[in-house]
Order: sequence, then C-alpha cells, then structure tokens
Amino acid sequence: MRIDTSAIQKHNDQYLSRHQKHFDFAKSEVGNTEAIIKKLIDFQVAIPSWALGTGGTRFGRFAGAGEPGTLEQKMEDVGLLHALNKSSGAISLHIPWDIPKDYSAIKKLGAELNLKFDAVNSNTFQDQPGQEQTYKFGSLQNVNKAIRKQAIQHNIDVIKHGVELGSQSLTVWLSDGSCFPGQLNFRKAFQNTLESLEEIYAALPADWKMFVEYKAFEPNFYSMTVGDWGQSLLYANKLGAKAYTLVDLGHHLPNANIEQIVSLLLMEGKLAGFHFNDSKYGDDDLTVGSIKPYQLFLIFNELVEGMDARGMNHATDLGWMIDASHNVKDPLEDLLQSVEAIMMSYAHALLVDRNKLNTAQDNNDVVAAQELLKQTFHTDVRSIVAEARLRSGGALQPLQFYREQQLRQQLIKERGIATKATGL
Ligand code: PSV
Ligand code: MN
Repeated sequence: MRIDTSAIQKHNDQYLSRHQKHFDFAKSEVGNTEAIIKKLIDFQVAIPSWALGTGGTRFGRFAGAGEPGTLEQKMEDVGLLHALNKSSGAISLHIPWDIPKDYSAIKKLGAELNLKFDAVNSNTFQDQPGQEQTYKFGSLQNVNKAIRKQAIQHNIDVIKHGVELGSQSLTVWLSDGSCFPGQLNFRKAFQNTLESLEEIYAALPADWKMFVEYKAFEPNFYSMTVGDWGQSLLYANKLGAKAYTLVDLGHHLPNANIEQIVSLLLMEGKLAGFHFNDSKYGDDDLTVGSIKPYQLFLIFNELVEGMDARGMNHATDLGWMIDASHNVKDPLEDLLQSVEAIMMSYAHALLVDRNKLNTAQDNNDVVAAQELLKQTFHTDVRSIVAEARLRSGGALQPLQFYREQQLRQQLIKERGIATKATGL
C-alpha cells in the first residue's frame, strides 16, 4: 500500500494553524530552531524487518492482522512509516528471516520507497530447517570446530546479501554463553569467539563495519560470551578499526548507567550505534521512551556531546535503529511512537546549552548543571519535531493520520488476517 501525498496534504491543512501557533511559541522560547530543524530532517532511524509483525513472549503470541508476509510487504510497511514521519528511511534485514530472492527487484522497491538498506543481521541463535550442525551449545564460541565453521560461513553469507543490497555493516549478536556454572571455560569460549569473529572480519568489504552487540543475559542465564560493553569492546579492539560496540538499550543489568557507557565508547571511537527500545525489568523491548524518557534524553545528551567533540556527523556516522517488540499494539503504531520519542530526545539534546553546562561542570555547580538538563528536558519540542516533518513532506500528526485513514484496515483488506511475519 502506498500513501497518497494529497491525503497527507489535506491532513496537514487541517492541523496547520494549530501547529503554527505552537511552533511560533517554541521558536520564541528556543534560540536555534533552524539549525535544530535541519539536523532533525537529516536524522533517520532504521526499522528492523522483524519488528513489523506482532511479537510474542515464551508464553505465546497473540497474532495481529494484516501483517506483512513477505520481505516486499515489510518494506512497504517501512515505506509507509517513512511517508508519514520522514524519519524512517532505512530497513535492517535479519538473515535468514528475510533473505532477498531477487536483489535488483528488492533494490528497485527500496528506491521507490526512499529506503536505504541498513546493517544486515546474522542469526546463529536458532537452528534453521535442514541445518547440519546445531547451535544448542553456542555458535562462534562452540567447542566443536565444525559448528564454529558453519556459523562463520553463515555470517559471511549475510555479508554477501548485504553487499548486493548496498548495506555497509554487519551486526553480530550472539546468544552464546552458558546456563550453569562449570558448563563453559570462559577463556576458551572468548578465544574461540574471537577467532571466529576474526574470520568474519576478514571477509568484510573495505568500506564495511562490524557491530558487536552485547547482552547481559537471555537466552543464556549464567554467562554470556559477549555479555557487556567491556567484553564487546575487547573484541572490537582486538578485531581492528572496522569493528565497533553496539548498544541495545535493553541489554544491560538493571539501573546500568547507559549514558556513561555511551560517552566512553564515543571517546574511544568505538561506538557503533544503537538499538532503541525501553524496559522496566530486562530486555522488555517496549516502545522507545515509554518507561524512562529522561534516561533516553540523558543518553542523547551524551551522544550529541560526544559526537560533536569528535566532529562526527550525527546522521551518518553511527547506526540508529529501533529493536523493539510489539505484543499488544499494532506494530506500525508502536513504531511511529518510538520514532517520535527518538526525535524528541534528539531535539532536546540539541537544545542543551553546552557552554553553560561546561561552565557549571567546571565550577562544580551541581545544581546549575542539573537544572540546565531538567529545564531542557521539560521544554516542549513537539512542534519543532512536527515542523521538521512538515518541511520534509511528512504528516503533522503521523499517528492520527494512520488512524484517520484506517491504514491497518486497508492492510487487512490487502493481506487478510492470517498472514504471519517472520521473526521471533
Ligand atoms: C537480541 O535480543 C536482539 O537484540 C538482537 O539485536 C537480535 O538480532 C534481535 O534482538 C532480534 O531478535
Ligand atoms: Mn538488538
């Protein structure tokens, strides 16, 4: 399904005068709106191909309706999001859930929908039908060389798919680890993993990056072989200049100071980018900004500070992606909410008065520093984000538009109620 641009125009006309009032007020409150809007327009957040269907838990899955049943339909869903918010101009494929059968047709569709192909993701956390070796006891870490070889080859195949589509990075997330004390020799597991990653790294094209994603627990519950940012950074440093640490917000132990992790990874030039989501307990994969919006702002504050310190391009130098699961919501509505939360946090971070903050920090003025961040966080930036969308041709109120136009009902008409998107 493609969105009729005249419908967006009509929607915008309806909300324009109200928006203008809010935007005029924001402009009077905030000094550098034009510079912020320019940055917001450039900023794109990739949508993972596995987030377009209804998610589930280990207790079950309550299917949605009108889910995308093919890669083409998943791309159309991302195209729909992008048409509405103009900030979702990339898709990230998980292999083998979404193996492109006809590269040129998929590339053509991507171009029609204005979508880029973000990082490709390998999957050695599940066995696939017909697969020779099992990953039950790990993949790249496995004590059995034949299993490691199979997992290495899979990652190299994923790179090949990505090259065909114009991706430029490989994300490796390993479920490898152990469930019980004594099960694994930690050092051997690390060394096997490193050697395996080295072989994959050697197959990276010159202009590619490798993102090493860490996770504290699940599905292994005693140890994870890439369990935290320290371990990921060890691998990235040992692998070389093209390897980086990827932060997924849900992959930490409770109360971890993620903003500090981000700051130090940026300082080391080793931050790959983000998988955004939110959580209350563990890897809950909830809508971005739904539980801890202040933390999200603090993370963006460090991102902007750290990227500017290194002269980095906010839009292109790191990989930005949502990695969430929608168990009780329409995935497209959830993704619209998530992208909006990301754009708001980014806008807030751009608003921070760096000189004032630096002065407060240099003078040990704790209250001034804290107040500055708090006041910035409480500034209403919704109309600034909406203005960026408007100028790019998106909808002033994407979620409202989605509901008013009954887009899910249209998708159900096209696809039926029984289609099932691939993924977990
Ligand atoms: C693992 O929990 C993860 O965050 C990794 O990024 C996976 O590739 C993704 O979720 C999909 O299951
Ligand atoms: Mn992730």
